[in-house]
Amino acid sequence: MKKTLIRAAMMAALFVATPVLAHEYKLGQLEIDHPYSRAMLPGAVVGAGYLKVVNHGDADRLLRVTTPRAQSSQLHEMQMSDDMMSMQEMGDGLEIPAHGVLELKPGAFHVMFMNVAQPFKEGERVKATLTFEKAGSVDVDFVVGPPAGDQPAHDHHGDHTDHAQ
Ligand SMILES: [Cu+2]
Repeated sequence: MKKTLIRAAMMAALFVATPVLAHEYKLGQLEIDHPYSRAMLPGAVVGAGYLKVVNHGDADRLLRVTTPRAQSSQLHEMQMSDDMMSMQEMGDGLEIPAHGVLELKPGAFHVMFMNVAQPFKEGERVKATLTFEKAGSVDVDFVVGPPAGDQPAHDHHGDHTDHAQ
């Protein structure tokens, strides 16, 4: 299983036009892996952020993620019910279990950057600060990848009425 994942990651790295190396940060017992975002469409004012926190110590909480690029930001959980996607704000932050992992990723927990004046562009780095309940704060860069629309996972939303003529 692990081997397959590594191989898939290597393949992905080979075929992405502008490969972005994974980057990580350390804060006490916490390890923050590869904060990244997606390019926003021109005129868009909301961006998303993803990252992984590996906890080598006692339980902690991710309380907030702030950036000068956004007027405000929230921690969200994406949920699917009856084919409807909804997002819920996690006002108390996100728990990082002792010796566990918290993952923010598309379709699940994520950071929502609100009222972004300058849309994130592919290839740039967005400076942000993560604040944890116990470990304190750390500055990180969110690496901006291609827009979310490039993901094949979104293709099933298209319908086929065009072919019905
Ligand atoms: Cu959201």
